[in-house]
Amino acid sequence: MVEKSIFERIIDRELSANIVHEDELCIAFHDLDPQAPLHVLICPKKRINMISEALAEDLDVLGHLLLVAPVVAAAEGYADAFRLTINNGSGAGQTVFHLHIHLMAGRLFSWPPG
Ligand code: DGP
Repeated sequence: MVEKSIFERIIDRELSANIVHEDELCIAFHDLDPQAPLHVLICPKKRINMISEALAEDLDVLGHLLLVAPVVAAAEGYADAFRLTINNGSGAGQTVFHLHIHLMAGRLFSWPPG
């Protein structure tokens, strides 16, 4: 059996997290190591290791994550300006291999990103 990801353990309430949104397709919770005043991770409940492994059948869940992001940003008081980031692969900074969107807000973000 494949070992659960950290985020599956949060979904299953085996690990605690500050959850700000949950529905049938996804969960969103505060990042343990926030890089902005608001830093929430939005994860599909379905285990997709990384965005490059997503399948055509994941279209709805992927779209759902993007629609949830502004809802969470607004609920947390950051409707106007926020950044969404997906790290794909360790070379891009991915450390948890369960797809997640970083939702960050509350400070200035430079461009290009580091
Ligand atoms: P990434 O590097 O893109 O894979 O982002 C993984 C993020 O997950 C990183 O910002 C830290 C966060 N993280 C790792 N472990 C935990 C945990 O147990 N709880 C929470 N809330 N966040 C975690």
